[in-house]
Amino acid sequence: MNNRMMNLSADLQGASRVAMAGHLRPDGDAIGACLGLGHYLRANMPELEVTIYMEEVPSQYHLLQGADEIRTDFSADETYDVFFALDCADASRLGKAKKYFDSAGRTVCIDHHVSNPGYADANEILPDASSTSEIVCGLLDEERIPKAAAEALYLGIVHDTGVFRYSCTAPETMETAAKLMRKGIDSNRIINETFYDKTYVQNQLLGRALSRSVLLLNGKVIVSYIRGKELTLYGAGSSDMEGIVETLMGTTGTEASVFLYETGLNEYKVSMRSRNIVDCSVIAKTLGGGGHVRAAGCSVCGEICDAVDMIVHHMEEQILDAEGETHA
Ligand SMILES: [Mn+2]
Repeated sequence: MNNRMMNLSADLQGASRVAMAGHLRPDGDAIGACLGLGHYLRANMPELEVTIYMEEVPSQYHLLQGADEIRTDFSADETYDVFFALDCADASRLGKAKKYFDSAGRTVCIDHHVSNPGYADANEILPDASSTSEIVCGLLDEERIPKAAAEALYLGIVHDTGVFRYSCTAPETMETAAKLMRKGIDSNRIINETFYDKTYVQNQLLGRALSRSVLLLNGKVIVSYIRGKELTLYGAGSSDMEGIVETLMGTTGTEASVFLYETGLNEYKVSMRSRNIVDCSVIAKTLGGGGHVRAAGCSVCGEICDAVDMIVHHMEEQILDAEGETHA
């Protein structure tokens, strides 16, 4: 895949206590990458003590073996020989697990976010990779990948590619998925139960977001939102809104979608997606967030209409620039 590939066994030389974490509000890729690497290390290096830290794992991912052993309590002051930061564009995205990163003897970062500066002692940052799970898989000895690791890594790839649909899906992604399928995993179940199945509450929120969505910029941008009081009404959390921004962009003729949900008084979490033109990561970065070219996010404060105005204005500039270039 690349010729400067990191050597995991060199990074783990002499280590006995290893920990790892994915980003805040973990998604399928963060969870899949951690569990995949965790199962691999436990199976092949039994002398290692491996701990995985993460914020609460959404229920759809509980079918993965070991999901119930992920530590969500960060109160103990442990120190580790090696700490892996997976799918985290910067160290602050580790959340409360950052203290274990800071105190570790050696740090390793494996990630595919274009904004990642390479903040660990050893870094494997491949912005063209579909997912961190795909990169992790490339670092492992294929013969020695246990089925539980294959399931986790496959799930991570499935989620970050929208089931092999987004433009980040490369031939290498499909080859990696094929290798993992040959480990005898139930790929259908992983796709259906963790990606497509929605709870009643999730479908209610999706329905609300779709019905109140508005088209802007002559239908090139679609925007919608969910209020904090609706989340309270349904007892819903951030993971219940996964997929809404992608579904919005499934609207014919759109170039980009914006979805906001209220996280506090006049505080919103923003997700953006684009098809071909808009660079979401640039917009997210100006607003203190980050992500990928086709998928990025940030948090904003103030009135929802001001936030939407500002983001859509950035998108309009990019779309006009691109149109200017094609007409020139
Ligand atoms: Mn990812």
